[in-house]
Amino acid sequence: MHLFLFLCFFAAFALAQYPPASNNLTTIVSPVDGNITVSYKVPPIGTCKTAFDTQQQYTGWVNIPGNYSTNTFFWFISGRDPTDKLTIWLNGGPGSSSMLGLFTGNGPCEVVEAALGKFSTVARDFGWDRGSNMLYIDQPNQVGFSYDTPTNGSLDLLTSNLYTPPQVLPNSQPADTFMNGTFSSLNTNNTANTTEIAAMAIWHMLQGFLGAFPQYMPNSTAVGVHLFAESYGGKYGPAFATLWEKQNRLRSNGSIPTNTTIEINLASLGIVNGCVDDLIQAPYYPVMAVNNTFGLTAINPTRAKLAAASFTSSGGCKDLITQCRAAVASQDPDNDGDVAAVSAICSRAYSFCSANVLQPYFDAGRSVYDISHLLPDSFPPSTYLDYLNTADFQKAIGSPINFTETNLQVVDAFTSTGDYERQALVPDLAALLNAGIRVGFMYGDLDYICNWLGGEAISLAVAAQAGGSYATRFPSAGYAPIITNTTYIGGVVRQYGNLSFSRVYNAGHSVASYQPETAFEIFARIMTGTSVSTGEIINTSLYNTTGPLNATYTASLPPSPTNTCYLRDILDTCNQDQKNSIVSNSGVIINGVLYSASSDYSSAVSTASANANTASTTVVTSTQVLTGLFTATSTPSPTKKSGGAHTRPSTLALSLAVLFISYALHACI
Ligand SMILES: *[C@@H]1O[C@H](CO)[C@@H](O)[C@H](O)[C@H]1NC(C)=O
Ligand SMILES: *[C@@H]1O[C@H](CO)[C@@H](O)[C@H](O)[C@H]1NC(C)=O
Ligand SMILES: *[C@@H]1O[C@H](CO)[C@@H](O)[C@H](O)[C@H]1NC(C)=O
Ligand SMILES: *[C@@H]1O[C@H](CO)[C@@H](O)[C@H](O)[C@H]1NC(C)=O
Ligand SMILES: *[C@@H]1O[C@H](CO)[C@@H](O)[C@H](O)[C@H]1NC(C)=O
Ligand SMILES: *[C@@H]1O[C@H](CO)[C@@H](O)[C@H](O)[C@H]1NC(C)=O
Ligand SMILES: *[C@@H]1O[C@H](CO)[C@@H](O)[C@H](O)[C@H]1NC(C)=O
Ligand SMILES: *[C@@H]1O[C@H](CO)[C@@H](O)[C@H](O)[C@H]1NC(C)=O
Ligand SMILES: *[C@@H]1O[C@H](CO)[C@@H](O)[C@H](O)[C@H]1NC(C)=O
Ligand SMILES: *[C@@H]1O[C@H](CO)[C@@H](O)[C@H](O)[C@H]1NC(C)=O
Ligand SMILES: *[C@@H]1O[C@H](CO)[C@@H](O)[C@H](O)[C@H]1NC(C)=O
Ligand SMILES: CC(=O)N[C@H]1CO[C@H](CO)[C@@H](O)[C@@H]1O
Repeated sequence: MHLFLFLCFFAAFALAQYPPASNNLTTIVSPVDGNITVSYKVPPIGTCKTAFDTQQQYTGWVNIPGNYSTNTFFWFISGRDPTDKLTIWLNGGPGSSSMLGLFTGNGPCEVVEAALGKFSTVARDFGWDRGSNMLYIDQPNQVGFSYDTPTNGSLDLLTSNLYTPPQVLPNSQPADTFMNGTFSSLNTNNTANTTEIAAMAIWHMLQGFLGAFPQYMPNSTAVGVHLFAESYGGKYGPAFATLWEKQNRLRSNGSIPTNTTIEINLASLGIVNGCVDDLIQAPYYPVMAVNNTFGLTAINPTRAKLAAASFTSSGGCKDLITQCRAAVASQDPDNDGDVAAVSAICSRAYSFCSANVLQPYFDAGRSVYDISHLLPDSFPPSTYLDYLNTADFQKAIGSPINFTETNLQVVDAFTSTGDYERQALVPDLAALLNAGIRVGFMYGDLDYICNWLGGEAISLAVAAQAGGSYATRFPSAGYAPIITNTTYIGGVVRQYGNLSFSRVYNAGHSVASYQPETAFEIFARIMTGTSVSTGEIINTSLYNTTGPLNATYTASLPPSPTNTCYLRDILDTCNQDQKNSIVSNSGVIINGVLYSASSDYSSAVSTASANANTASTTVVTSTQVLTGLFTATSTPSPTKKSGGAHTRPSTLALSLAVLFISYALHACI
């Protein structure tokens, strides 16, 4: 019976290899800029199941002409309660799609297996739509569902390589590991190659989106736009926000017309496990590897000391970054990425720092996104990769292209300019703070790649750079508990004025995937300008947290989950035996997951749902209250630390592959 269904599934699959050509989008010319068009549709209810069916959704593309065509994908989902708040979410990479956050992190829904060969979505209890309208953007061009020119090609799942034009199945390769589809052009020239260029593209994109959907433009500073970004978003966030502020200034002094542009009024900037500046954060890689709060000595301490020395040694990481920034300042101050000598110096700094300071940790055989997870790490689950590549889903959102989580052309483009090391973004963050914008940092304490020790150092550097009362009152504000709910303390926070730094307990890189409730409350409190510790209304010019000056809480290392091997993410999620099994066709693949026998499938599904009911599941149950923010009136007893589990069989769809493919780049998603 199973086998029969299985064959039917594959027969249908072989016929329709490419997304539908006609996609029923409505196209309008932007009311503010006649050169921009917006093509969109309302996806059918359930495409991304929300807590309430009344929540408005739009999927679409903002199309901008230029040397190459830019079609930036967005997914808008309105809040559960009517609200003026608009939050933009960006995943990192560079080259990673924000569908990762939407479907496996803070988004309104997650993907589940519905039946053999069938996926569906369920609403997530602590999706950030609980507190805000949400706008997920795939950027820069060619990432995720964003594209330049739809181009047919083939994807080799054993290597993650894409080929255009489509290829015949290579000899001896199993048919289910090599499939045709439609992608972007894969031309590295047709995308941004620096954060600065990406920032301008997204400013234009938002002009298009907000022009087309003025009802979602918050129109008072008190409400405003909120930008939250993860990982490489530690660069995107500050740079994008700074550019938006600059465009506002140019509008008000008459340098750019006000009748053909829209002011983007940023109220808060949130950075989730962000890599902001290696000059400040890189020294914490060796520290995190051996002196973390989980008592884990991940690598030989002598090796860690050498890694630390390669940061400070003459001609080492620090010197190379400093040279890169001097070259940028004198020869490519706008970060156009077009001065070859500057790009060469910055690329060199990046590859040196990565190889000598970051990568010694690779010896540990542990995930860079969670020091407690042994490799291969398959958390969060990759199930969404299958769902997003079904013809029904493509039709539902109107996509002319297939989905890929990581775009390697963008990785190459950013690597070629050394974008990673180019900018000291702390001054930008300090300027945003001094302009009255809230800046909130949220770091899971199990992450290695943009770890909380480095994040804390960034927060202190921002306060020092901002000067005034920030320079003295932020560092002297003590760490207060983050009261997630009546029974759980989710971490600790230092907060003064509009600046906060939160350490989230027992969370890896994608904080919301691990600790959805705590991540949501921190997000909501940053966004609304309340106490991150309690959710209470505060006078930000007077308020500071009180408590110990150091976030010293220690815990034992959580056990590593066993991996799930996903066909669509072999490089990240499968061990060697599993890879061999796929190559030799000796296992069975069901709903994109490798099993040794088809009889393992139903038991795997029932185990997963049993776990989902006991662990920190994110799926809405009928008894949950689906709206509202929590405000603490007392502090739960610290012994009741219950919310730590993330025991679902697990997975990570992230761009670890990227780490090995491109000059051992330290990719952050
Ligand atoms: C692309 O999408 C089609 C459905 O329209 C699917 O059949 C095909 O397998 C997908 N290709 C890839 C490479 O994901
Ligand atoms: C477009 O809309 C028509 C009419 O509603 C429908 O029959 C068709 O299936 C749609 N096509 C796609 C690709 O969504
Ligand atoms: C469209 O772009 C062209 C060329 O860049 C420019 O001359 C023209 O003013 C633009 N039109 C509008 C309506 O912005
Ligand atoms: C992919 O397309 C190529 C070229 O059209 C074709 O030869 C090949 O059979 C297709 N592969 C699959 C799996 O359909
Ligand atoms: C990208 O641009 C460079 C410089 O203009 C050019 O040499 C190269 O051929 C272009 N690459 C592609 C794939 O078009
Ligand atoms: C601006 O805010 C006012 C008062 O909150 C509201 O009535 C109006 O609809 C808003 N306008 C837009 C364009 O959002
Ligand atoms: C914008 O304002 C300028 C100067 O006031 C005027 O010349 C132009 O026609 C206006 N454009 C639009 C689209 O209203
Ligand atoms: C770890 O801590 C020990 C003891 O304080 C110290 O000697 C060592 O240098 C630290 N290692 C790193 C890499 O920071
Ligand atoms: C980056 O892109 C610019 C065009 O925006 C191009 O001139 C430059 O050559 C690119 N840099 C590299 C290193 O490829
Ligand atoms: C404790 O915090 C202070 C001030 O924030 C900092 O200077 C010091 O290095 C921290 N100590 C440790 C052991 O982390
Ligand atoms: C409090 O939060 C934790 C962690 O999210 C969760 O496990 C627990 O069920 C919550 N308790 C209540 C009473 O909501
Ligand atoms: C450094 C600083 O300003 N600390 C203040 C924080 O807030 C408490 C009141 O909650 C004051 O007593 C501290 O002086």
